Amino acid sequence: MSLFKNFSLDKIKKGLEKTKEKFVNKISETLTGKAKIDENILENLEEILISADIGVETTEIIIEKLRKELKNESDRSIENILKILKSELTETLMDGKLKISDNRPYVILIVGVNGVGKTTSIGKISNNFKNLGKKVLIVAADTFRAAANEQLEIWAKRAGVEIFQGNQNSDPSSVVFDALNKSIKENFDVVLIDTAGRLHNKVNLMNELSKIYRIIRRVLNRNADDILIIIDANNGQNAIVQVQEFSKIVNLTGIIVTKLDGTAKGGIIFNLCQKFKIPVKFIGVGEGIDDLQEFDKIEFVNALFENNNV
Ligand SMILES: Nc1nc2c(ncn2[C@@H]2O[C@H](COP(=O)(O)OP(=O)(O)OP(=O)(O)O)[C@@H](O)[C@H]2O)c(=O)[nH]1
Ligand SMILES: [Mg+2]
Repeated sequence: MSLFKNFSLDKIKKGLEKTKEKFVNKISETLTGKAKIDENILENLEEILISADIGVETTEIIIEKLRKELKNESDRSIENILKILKSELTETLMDGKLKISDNRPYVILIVGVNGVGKTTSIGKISNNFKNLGKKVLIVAADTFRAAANEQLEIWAKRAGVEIFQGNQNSDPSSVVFDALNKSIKENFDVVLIDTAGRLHNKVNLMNELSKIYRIIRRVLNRNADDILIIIDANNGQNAIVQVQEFSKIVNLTGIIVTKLDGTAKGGIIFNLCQKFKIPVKFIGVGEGIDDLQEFDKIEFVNALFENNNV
């Protein structure tokens, strides 16, 4: 069940077209016309999965499981191998919804490297909450660039939600402190905190994030309810290092993978889930306000494999 009203399988399918081309269509080509599965075909599949950014380790796990399943199966037809492969791929994934009924205000901290889609995703999520009738506060904790504030302001207007801005160059954690106190006093349902893009190897910026994290704990007496890292699908295998490094500073509860519409590297989602066991909560499939979609692993794999029954 999706939490938000904008869920659209068509948007997801469209957003995944490039990944599908690179990955599922190639699998179909490999399997078409083959009567039975053999070791050669398994090797071809392995190559396709690796080149589709699923990662060497994750691919090996999937192929090994497939090999084992096929040993026990009397049905070694192509239809069956596709069925097993789909189910192995689905099992690799982890999905998860926001649980906004648990706490009030429900506080979501958004982190990630530069330009991955943090601000845009906040705009889209806040619009969804607004459509559910929630009272939403967006917090501009990116205090480095005036342009960052302006961009967030535009999104707040578009979504019709309130924005809290500190002074430019003020300490981001003090902005977060004031915003959280306001949200408690004024009974906001949801607080979304936008942070500046930071490279994971810049120590000062990572320390600053750590301070924001501690301030949230201090005000709420708990961690932020969701700490989501935004990953640009175009980054491919670099995404792994990003999740690794941010995990050292904050307790990530989920991943948002953006810009799937522009890349064939969507396979990275399988690798991320397999490696970190952190759920993907949303995927970005375009720049429009409704283009952030809740992630559902079954729908995702179905969308990838649609019309590919060989
Ligand atoms: N095609 C596409 N573009 C996206 C998606 N998500 C974000 N973008 C675009 O990516 C660009 C960067 O997005 P921002 O939201 O500004 O990224 P950010 O992480 O806040 O960037 P910094 O604050 O500079 O670190 C914008 O042009 C967005 O429109 C997506 O899912 N698909
Ligand atoms: Mg931003």
